[in-house]
Amino acid sequence: METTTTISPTFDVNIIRKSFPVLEREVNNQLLVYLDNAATSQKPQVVIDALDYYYSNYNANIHRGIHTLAEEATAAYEATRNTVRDFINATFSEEIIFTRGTTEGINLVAYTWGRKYIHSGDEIIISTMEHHSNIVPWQILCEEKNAVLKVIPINDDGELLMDEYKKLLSPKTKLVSIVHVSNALGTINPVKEIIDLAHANGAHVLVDGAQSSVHLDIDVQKMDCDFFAFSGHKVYGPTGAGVLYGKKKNLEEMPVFMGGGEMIKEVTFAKTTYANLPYKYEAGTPNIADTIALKVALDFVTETGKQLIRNHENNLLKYATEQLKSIRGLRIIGNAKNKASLISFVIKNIHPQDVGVLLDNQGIAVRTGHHCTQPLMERFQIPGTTRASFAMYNTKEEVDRLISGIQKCIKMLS
Ligand code: 7TS
Repeated sequence: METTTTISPTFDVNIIRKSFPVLEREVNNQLLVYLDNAATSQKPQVVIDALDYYYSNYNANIHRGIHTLAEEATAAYEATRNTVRDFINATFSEEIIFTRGTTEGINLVAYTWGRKYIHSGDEIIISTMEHHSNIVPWQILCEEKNAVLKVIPINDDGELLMDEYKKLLSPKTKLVSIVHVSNALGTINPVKEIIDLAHANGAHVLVDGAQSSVHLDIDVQKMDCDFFAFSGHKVYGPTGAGVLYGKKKNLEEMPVFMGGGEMIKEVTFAKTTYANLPYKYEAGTPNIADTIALKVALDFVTETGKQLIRNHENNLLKYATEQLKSIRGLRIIGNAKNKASLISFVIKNIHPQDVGVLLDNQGIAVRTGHHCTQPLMERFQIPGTTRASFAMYNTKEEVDRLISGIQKCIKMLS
């Protein structure tokens, strides 16, 4: 397949930007400044081309047809599985289950592993900074099983209180489900330490990698997590194509999730036997096109260089943090020592919603609100924040536009 992008051997943000067509867009008569990457990242031309190429050349249902198109589509779909395996350093391709995204991955574990292994009186530990998608599935499970949800508290900088976590662990703890990088604070949690402590206590661990998979090197073997969920659309891939990693042993022992075509070995009215991994968890026609394009997105990130991207994003984070701190009345929410490239902030006497609207008027896209972390907002006693989140294609000049945009908001609103 032809590709149209140039990938720089060293990091040149201007070359990178040329790969993302949407960045040429104007919003409200100004060049778009896209700083809502934690919600979803923009897509490089190669990803858009992969979708177009699939539908134009080899659209077919997979795993069933023996005709050429079906074989090509199946090969491309399975190639993504191998790329994901390498991207997160899983041991086996069968440990990679395709989902719609992080939310579906977490729910899959709650509805299968959770239903089998969580019993009355058992405890599940999460943290104060979880996204709703790593809270609600466990609440549903706890209600059904009469189990108990425990929450690790945080300090004012937005860091987990590890001593409190240690105190929460007990023989009753069956699962720890923890966010790797907070979408509202940017905090990078010490997942390895969390996992080792949980394992020493006999508990399983799920890591919510929705925000970490794009910024950090992911090595599920080193981490030793039992499950890791992420969304392709936050790693420059299409929406609706996500991943659940599970250790083979766990996935083999878990009951099935959805029933239907593809996930069976044999069906009779008396009894059905189920397919081997990973198909056991992939009922029905999957999201073929987007999953195929996810490989292109992950290759794009790997070829650009995760370390180079991270250096660039860290420079932006440092620069933006310094600039924002110099604005009077602005308070950054989330000052962890170990942070990924996103900044949440509040401005005295100004509602985040108003900041968002006024920035949009200037062509600057940020996220405002509770970021699906309402309990975290309650912890800080704020209704929400304004959040700027950076990707590989953002620039220092864009940070400057954000800063002057905020200054304009303050002038207009106070
Ligand atoms: N977990 C975290 C930490 C997230 O940031 C998100 C999405 C999810 C789970 C759910 O991912 P999904 O792809 O299944 O929806 N976070 C955001 C956000 O910060 N703004 O919009 C979506």
